[in-house]
Amino acid sequence: MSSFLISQIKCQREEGSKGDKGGKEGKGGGKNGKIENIEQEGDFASDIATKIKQRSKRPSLYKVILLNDDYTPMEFVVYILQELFHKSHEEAVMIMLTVHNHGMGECGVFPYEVAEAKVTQVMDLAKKDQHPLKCIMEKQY
Ligand code: TYC
Repeated sequence: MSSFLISQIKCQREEGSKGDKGGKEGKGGGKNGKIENIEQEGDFASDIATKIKQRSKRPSLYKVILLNDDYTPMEFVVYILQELFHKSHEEAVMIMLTVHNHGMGECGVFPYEVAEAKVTQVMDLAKKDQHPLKCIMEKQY
């Protein structure tokens, strides 16, 4: 964790404890302050945990999916999978056949902007060669 984050949390903590010092001592009930210290350490740890959770949210991922149609040549789909999704020839044939037999198939999983760019690239290449191939993206849960 960055020292900036730690110092920010410390500042917030000090500010927060200014007003309720008496309250903490009263609540803990310990004469020597040990209980309060443990409680405060706990607060501090959970503050950090909360901040980390808030700041380290992973970006959502999106599946890029090819849809079947009756006209796009199989070889073209295999070519797309190799060129745009970096699949081996064997993998590309397997994915293409999955789409052909089941109506759809996954080409890869990417962050939003990358998935969006892949869909556009597939559709642009298909359009250029006048194939009706369709490609969509779907949020991965
Ligand atoms: N069904 C097509 C054919 O028989 C092949 C095909 C496979 C088309 C996958 C699209 O995404 C697709 N020529």
